[in-house]
Amino acid sequence: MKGLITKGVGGFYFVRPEGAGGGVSYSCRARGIFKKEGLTPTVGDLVDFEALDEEDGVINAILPRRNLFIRPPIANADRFIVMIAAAQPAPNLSVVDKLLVAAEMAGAEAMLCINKTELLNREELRRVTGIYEGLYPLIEISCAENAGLDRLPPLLAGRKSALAGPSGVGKSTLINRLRGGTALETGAVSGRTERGRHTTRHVELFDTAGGGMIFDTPGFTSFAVSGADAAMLASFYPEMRERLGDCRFDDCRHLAEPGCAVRAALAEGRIAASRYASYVMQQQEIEKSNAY
Ligand SMILES: Nc1nc2c(ncn2[C@@H]2O[C@H](COP(=O)(O)OP(=O)(O)OP(=O)(O)O)[C@@H](O)[C@H]2O)c(=O)[nH]1
Ligand SMILES: [Mg+2]
Ligand SMILES: [Zn+2]
Repeated sequence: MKGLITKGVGGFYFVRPEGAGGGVSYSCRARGIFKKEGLTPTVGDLVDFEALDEEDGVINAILPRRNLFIRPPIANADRFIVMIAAAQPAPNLSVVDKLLVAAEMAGAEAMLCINKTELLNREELRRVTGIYEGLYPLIEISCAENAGLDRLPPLLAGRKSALAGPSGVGKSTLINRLRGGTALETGAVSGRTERGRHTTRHVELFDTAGGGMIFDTPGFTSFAVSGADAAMLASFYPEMRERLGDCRFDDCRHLAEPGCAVRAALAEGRIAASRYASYVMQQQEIEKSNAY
């Protein structure tokens, strides 16, 4: 039978048979051969499996993937929604930019969603949204005030979307709203550190009320994009990508080379300083990981 992995915990995978309703799933183990081949079944995978009884089964094969994200671990996301909060916790732009790069690398459609907008005034909000305007679609919402949520269902319909971002920004809260009920645990942001509490521990794929499916993922504070190539990195930043032909040197890394069109645009304020800082940080991370 064909099925979809909607959750994985401790070596067991919940597989929903193709065409079955949300309530039906088999708890499956992966065949031993997967480990040998370095394959890990991942939430979002379409698999070939066989039922052993009413509840249990075995995964025989993973069908070809459209894409695979390592962090958060998800497969076959058509759309990748990077979620941040206007405040509590304050946006961590380097994490946002890494998630956007991961989406670009995977060929998923990237977009941004800013929650808790009721906590800032227009002008404060603009300081964040202005950076991404023209680069990625961006929606502003407030789950607390039920504002902007109606913009999501049409974006989600008919496909699989991932919600990723730091702990405490409201990913699970939003999914509860979209599912038209509450089932997912959400956790208050710590008052002292303004950090989330890592309430969600596992990736899970849910149906939404308007059709379409959405991945809830655990939040994190930092990570490195794996598999990125230093020479390719600029092509995953849209505002750099469009200027690549204009640098003096074909192999320009846009760091200290003369005649660099990217740094010229930065100096003119046409590339945001925070975006360029994220790029430089990622270059350094890639270099460090290559040194081992
Ligand atoms: N002020 C405000 N608080 C919100 C809003 N949306 C969610 N919250 C609160 O933010 C806290 C964190 O929400 P969660 O949904 O658990 O956050 P998460 O992103 O799933 O966090 P992890 O599972 O830890 O990654 C909860 O106390 C929510 O009630 C909002 O629009 N405004
Ligand atoms: Mg959560
Ligand atoms: Zn350059």
